[in-house]
Amino acid sequence: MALLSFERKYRVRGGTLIGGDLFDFWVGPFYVGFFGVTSAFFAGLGTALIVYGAAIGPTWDIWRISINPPSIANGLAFAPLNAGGLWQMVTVCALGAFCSWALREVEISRKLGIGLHVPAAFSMAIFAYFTLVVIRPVLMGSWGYGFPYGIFSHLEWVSNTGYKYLNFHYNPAHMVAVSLFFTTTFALGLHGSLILSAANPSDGGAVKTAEHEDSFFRDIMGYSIGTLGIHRLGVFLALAAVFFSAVCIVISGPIWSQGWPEWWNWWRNLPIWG
Ligand code: 07D
Ligand code: 07D
Ligand code: U10
Repeated sequence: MALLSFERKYRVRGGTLIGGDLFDFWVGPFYVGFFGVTSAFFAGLGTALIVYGAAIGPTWDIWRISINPPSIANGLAFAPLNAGGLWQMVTVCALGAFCSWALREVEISRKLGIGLHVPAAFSMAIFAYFTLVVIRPVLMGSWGYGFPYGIFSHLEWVSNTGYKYLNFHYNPAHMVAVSLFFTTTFALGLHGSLILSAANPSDGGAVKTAEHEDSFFRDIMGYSIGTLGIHRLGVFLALAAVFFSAVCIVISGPIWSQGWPEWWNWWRNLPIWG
């Protein structure tokens, strides 16, 4: 069925979580829904606050605009608008927009009668962000540990936070996360190329079947995970990468406050070395 006639068929009422029929309509290609309105509200307000923050200075240079969190000394209190309060409001808007977006995905999935895998996956990204700007700052006792909202400034934060622990590469959860990210791109490279090799033949060639795809991997390495399996693996790898990222940052400070290389002393201190 062509996509446009399919859209006519599935664009029916129902599946909403809240608000009944009230916002159950489309604007152009976009489904609106209650959470479309809250997404637009939080994203609009958050963006406006960032523009306001840029307007009160000191720069309009897109790379250097930065909405900074309050000072560490401010603790977990509300901060004055121009001393971190703006960052606190933007954080609330960001979380409001991300959660609204996830719930809008849930409503669309329910309308279509498909699983909730997409919103579940996006929730892992939201969880990583929540860990960076809420869980870790709360555990460390100050909003000042959150990262600033700016293109270069957030890179400074990553670098500074990394060096605070001497060499962040020695963080074992960071190692696991990095390896999982590498594995994710490796898996997508394998999958994308395998599908194209079978399903997109040169002019006049016949489209090959899933058996061809399975056989390729059985021939080359003795085992094929299967056509559904590779997608399960993909989701698992990607979500695990982000989960271990959240772990690697939440243990930096709240659980381990020395340099990460020192953490490895447990290995050197094993009694087996004599
Ligand atoms: C391709 C989907 C499209 C999304 C895009 C991002 C904005 C920000 C806002 C000026 C893959 C849209 C960007 C809305 C504009 C203002 C105030 C997704 C795709 C195109 N980072 N990060 C980037 C964010 C963190 C790090 C780029 C967001 C952590 C490093 C972009 C968040 C840490 C590098 C960006 C976030 C960290 C980047 C490209 C939130 C650890 C780079 C992103 C909400 C995770 C790269 C100049 C991309 C770069 C980069 C956005 C968080 C590290 C500006 C929205 C604190 C080391 N980050 N980031 O393609 O070039 O994502 O930076 O958590 O090298 Mg970052
Ligand atoms: C947080 C993004 C959430 C996004 C959301 C959506 C919009 C809408 C709209 C486009 C988690 C936002 C959407 C705004 C846009 C439109 C229309 C994703 C998030 C909700 N590191 N490191 C990581 C590597 C070093 C350090 C993670 C590699 C150095 C610190 C990942 C290297 C030092 C932190 C990773 C490397 C250091 C990290 C990031 C190599 C610096 C973190 C991925 C090869 C000197 C961060 C939870 C991630 C983390 C993190 C990879 C090097 C420090 C595993 C490959 C040694 C302080 N690093 N790193 O988390 O774990 O995505 O965050 O050298 O905080 Mg690292
Ligand atoms: C995959 C796949 C697969 C496919 C696929 C894909 C994965 C096998 C079959 C998909 C993959 C691709 C297409 C590849 C490319 C994708 C990427 C590289 C990922 C990154 C994507 C991007 C960078 C694009 C991002 C773009 C986005 C998110 C669109 C931006 C949208 C908007 C700005 C509008 C959002 C809509 C909302 C919020 C809801 C509806 C709202 C409106 C229409 C606006 C009007 C608002 C209202 C009516 C409400 C009123 C609002 C109020 C009252 C509040 C206002 C408040 C204020 C303060 C202003 O596996 O199969 O193929 O294709």
